[in-house]
Amino acid sequence: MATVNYDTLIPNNVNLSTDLRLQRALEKWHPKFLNWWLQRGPTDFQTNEVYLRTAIGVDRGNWAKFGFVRMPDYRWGILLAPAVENRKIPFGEHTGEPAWQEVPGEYRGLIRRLLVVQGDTEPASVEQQRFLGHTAPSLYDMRNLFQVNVEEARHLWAMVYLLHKYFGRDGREEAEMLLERTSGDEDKPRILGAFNEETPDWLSFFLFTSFTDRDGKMQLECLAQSGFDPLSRTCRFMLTEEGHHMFVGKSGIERILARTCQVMNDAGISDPTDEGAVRALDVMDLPTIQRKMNFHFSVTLDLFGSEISTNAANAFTAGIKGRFHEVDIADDHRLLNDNYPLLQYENGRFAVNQVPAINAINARLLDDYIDDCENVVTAWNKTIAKSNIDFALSLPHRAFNRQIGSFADLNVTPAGGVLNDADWAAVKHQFLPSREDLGYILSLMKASLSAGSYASWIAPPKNGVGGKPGNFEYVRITC
Ligand code: BYC
Ligand code: FE
Ligand code: FE
Repeated sequence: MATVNYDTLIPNNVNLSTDLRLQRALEKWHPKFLNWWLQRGPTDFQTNEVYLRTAIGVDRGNWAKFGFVRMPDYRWGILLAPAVENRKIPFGEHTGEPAWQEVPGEYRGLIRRLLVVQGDTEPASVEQQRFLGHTAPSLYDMRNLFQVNVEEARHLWAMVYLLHKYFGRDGREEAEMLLERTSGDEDKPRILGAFNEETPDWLSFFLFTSFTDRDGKMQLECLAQSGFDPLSRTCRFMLTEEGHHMFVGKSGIERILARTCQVMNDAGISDPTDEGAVRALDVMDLPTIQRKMNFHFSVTLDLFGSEISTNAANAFTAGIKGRFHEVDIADDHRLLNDNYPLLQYENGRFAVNQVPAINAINARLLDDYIDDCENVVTAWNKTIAKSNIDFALSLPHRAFNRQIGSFADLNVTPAGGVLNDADWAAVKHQFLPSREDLGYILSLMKASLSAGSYASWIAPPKNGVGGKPGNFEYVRITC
């Protein structure tokens, strides 16, 4: 059923009204969710009308409509991509068997754990971004921030639906806990590292949506392959929304770069490393952007878990979490005898070793992710090159600044040099943002809230959103 029922409290295309127990459980969770949104979602602006997109169907093409909505009135719904008839489990030891419509008993714990980890990241990101509305560089950007926020909250609904429907009382308890853990909280933090970091400024936001939402895409792509069909369908629809989040990040950085380069050219500054001269012009200098990028990229690499992982091997063998674009990979999808080339550090140097592919599922996804990120950085560098400024951004080495995985104990420079502790202490500030860098970025964060105006440090977008021009009043600030 492709149409979404909006007549009910919880819009859905899962025939919620025919499952009264589930409907009641979700309706009980609903006010707790709203309370969470109001307490820990965007600060203020909750009574302003925002030009938001809302999903109205799950078919490709016309799946969304745009219109003014107050955020607490947003229709958070439960939306599954259409079922694929006779879908088979595409990988693991059950390859070729019919996809499961119910949770197989032996994989209950495994699936629940994945749903909880996925579900935990969604509200975490909203919490991380909650103050940004106050420093929005334009109404266009403010609207994009709130769009990302309401959709991440919908992704929370997506996981809560699966927990409630398939995991009974355990699932309901987990759904409550998803509203209890809080990003950055000392006692009850969010589960994964990157989701406890702060997102205090818009450079952080655009890098987060470029890199960390892109991890979201990779993980959802793997879960979309799942033999547990409701999970697959849920994730397939979430991916439809995810594209916009990454667009916001990638285009946001592009606009920052364009503005910095334009201002440098206008002022006749040709040395991009002259941070003082560039900062005097109220734009973000390129080396600071590189250091911030080093941080966000490396913290996000940790989200892939250990390169060698029995958790990931078990999830693959069980048919629960596949590889990126699993169905397009030309192998037997079981990985019983296959090897995979893995970068390791041994005997004082990096070397690529063949390891059993089944153990290297996380490493492979990391490779796919890094390839995707390379394309993004290439696009950003085109913006710099167009301005004839002699500077190129680059992704740091995958072993740089890691807390998780086989490189966690090493001191590695962005170029891949391995240093002892003393040498590292002397140079590491060159690679990661300093307190001054962060202070400078924060000093630029002044709201620019009249329609069509943009903060000093960012260029206007090429196009508006939802068929409107860039100077449209995307958030009605006065009503
Ligand atoms: N921080 O075998 P290992 C998104 C734990 S983003 C803290 O190495 P595994 C979004 C791990 O939990 C996508 N702990 O790794 C983006 C395990 O603990 P237990 C989110 C970590 O399990 C922006 C232990 O270390 N979705 O959607 O293969 C905005 C050993 O684990 C970390 C998913 O991640 C860490 N960084 O892989 C909004 C998909 N890394 O179980 C949203 C679901 C590992 O021994 N999650 N650990 O207590 C998974 O597939 C896996 O849990 C992970 C970890 C890929 C995260
Ligand atoms: Fe999400
Ligand atoms: Fe996202």
